[in-house]
Amino acid sequence: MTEKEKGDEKIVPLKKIDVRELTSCENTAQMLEKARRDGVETAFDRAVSMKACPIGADSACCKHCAMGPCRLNTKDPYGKVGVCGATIDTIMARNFARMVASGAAAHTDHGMSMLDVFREVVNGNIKDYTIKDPIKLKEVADSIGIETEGRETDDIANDLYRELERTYTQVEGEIPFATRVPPKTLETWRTHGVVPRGAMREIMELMHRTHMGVDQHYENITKQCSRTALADGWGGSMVATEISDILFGTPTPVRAEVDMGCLKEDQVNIIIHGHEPNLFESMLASVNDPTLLKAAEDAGAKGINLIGMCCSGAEMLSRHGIPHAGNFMSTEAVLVTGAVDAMGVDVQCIKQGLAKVAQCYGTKLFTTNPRARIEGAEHIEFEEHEPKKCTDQIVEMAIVRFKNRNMPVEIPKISSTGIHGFSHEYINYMLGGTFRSSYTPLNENIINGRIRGVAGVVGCTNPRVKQDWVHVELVKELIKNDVLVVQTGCSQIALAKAGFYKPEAAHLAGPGLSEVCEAVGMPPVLGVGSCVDNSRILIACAEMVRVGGLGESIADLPVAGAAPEWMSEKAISIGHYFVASGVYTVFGVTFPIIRDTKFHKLLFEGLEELGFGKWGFTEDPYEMAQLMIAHIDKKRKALGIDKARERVLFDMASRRELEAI
Ligand code: XCC
Repeated sequence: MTEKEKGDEKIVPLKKIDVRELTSCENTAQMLEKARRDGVETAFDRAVSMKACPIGADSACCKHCAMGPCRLNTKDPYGKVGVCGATIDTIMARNFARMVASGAAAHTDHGMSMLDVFREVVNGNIKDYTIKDPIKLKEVADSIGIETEGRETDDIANDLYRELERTYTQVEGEIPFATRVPPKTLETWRTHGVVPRGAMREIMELMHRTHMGVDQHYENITKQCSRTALADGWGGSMVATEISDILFGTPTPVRAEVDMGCLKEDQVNIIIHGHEPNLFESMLASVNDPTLLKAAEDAGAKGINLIGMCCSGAEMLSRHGIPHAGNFMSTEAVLVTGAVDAMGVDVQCIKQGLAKVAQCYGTKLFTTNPRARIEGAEHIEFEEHEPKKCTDQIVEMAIVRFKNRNMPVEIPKISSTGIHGFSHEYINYMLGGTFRSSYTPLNENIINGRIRGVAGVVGCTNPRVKQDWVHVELVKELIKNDVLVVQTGCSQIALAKAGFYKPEAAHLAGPGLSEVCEAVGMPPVLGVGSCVDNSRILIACAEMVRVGGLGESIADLPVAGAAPEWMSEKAISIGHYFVASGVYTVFGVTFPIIRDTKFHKLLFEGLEELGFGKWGFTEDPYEMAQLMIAHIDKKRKALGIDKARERVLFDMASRRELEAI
């Protein structure tokens, strides 16, 4: 590869880079090649030609006031301070905290939207949605102490709305879902003063404290950072998940197709990409509307093909088995097929570059949310009181585009069918059966060593690393070592494309895990939905503690988390709420602080000593797996169940010997 230096920046002739170095997704690679032939630029190209800013990457720059921006030396972090005297630890902690504040704001604002819809449904002001899962409504109400016995669904729903609103607006006290936190974990939070009051207050306070001249102790900033992140995980995100389940149904296993092969040349293809399920749910109703189906038929189409991408895609995949075309780094590539007649987007992870790619291929790109417009995209506002008005219009425009398709269409052939939709409730049922649904069998299998531990592998894809590759290699290593993997978001889609969501993938797991998978009939990798659904993993952790035998707090559990290809601030907020909840969490790609500083030491070691989890970092998937497995083994040892594992292996060996006789 030849590189031409221009000042600081390296300009790399893109066409020389093999697309297979950029992605391990075959379909995305095919589309990137087509984009090059067509002269269309994507984020992959821009990432190659735009080197990441090394000072920003290490968080050694402070632009919180106009005395700066101040740039510290990443090679000699304690060599100088900012104009105001801020040290490198203060600067890094403030930058990190603002990433958490932004990520937490995204999830909690999403949760608030869901709660708004819920209130309007309960008040009878929205007729297009109803309460689909009244059992879940009761369970959630019960879990936060609302009386449900003998009461009408609407009464419970009214109380639930009022209680959950406190997640956001409460100024003093503890957020409602604090009741779900294992007592010892909650005690740790109380000791350190990090139990969230209300998300709005925590985010506001974090923004205040990171203003110039306020909180200038990295330890104190980290405390508020934890409190804010917890307001996301056990607050806004959890509300988003629970309310979406109540309104649209709790996922149960469903067979679904993933990857660009789900596009259909002879149908009107509509993609919904973003995060809030209400837009997608309404689109589902629109594409089944007989009038619109007839219009599509009249335009010469064999039907309307509704497809998801990114997190709203992952949510609809889990809940309804709607096909999914790919994760974050495939959203431009999918437009290169020329087969997408309309893409409707709402909030989060929508690349601005989509507008240009859509324009090149004549795809209609629609923004729908008042909070998120894109220059060059048409805006059709989604109004939850009349949701179909927006989605019907998108379908109509997609039909027009289908009729006037004037470019060759190239749809990659590959797709993979797997099983998705493992909500916490279903895992409970699956393991224990109808009559004794519980996590007891999971805990037992961990104690007896068939399952070594549980890992959450989640998060984005990022053009700074080969798309999907780190996710897939990491998960392969984990399951081979008998670690059960639960997933959300774009990571789930990476593994689904690679075929890990088929029950037959059990043979890729180690002997203990594959035995459990075969007995239960589940894949070794369980997809639980979108990024806000990481809250399902928190609930699963709390349940594992409650059932017993694996310690008293989440920090005692043989579990670990990873976001190997992360890119968004939301990922940092998620990572930090897992850490604050007690989970060792390893990130890949890059970590936005300087090693061997006091703040680094606090995040990577100090928090664990205080009873929380801790952060980890490596770009290498195999090292990442080793770090996570070593942590799981450390926890097994502390629980005194490390011997049990050896015994199980011995037992299996002797059983095989017996079988051989
Ligand atoms: Fe976005 Fe949620 Fe990341 Fe994917 S995983 S790139 S945050 S869509 Ni959520």
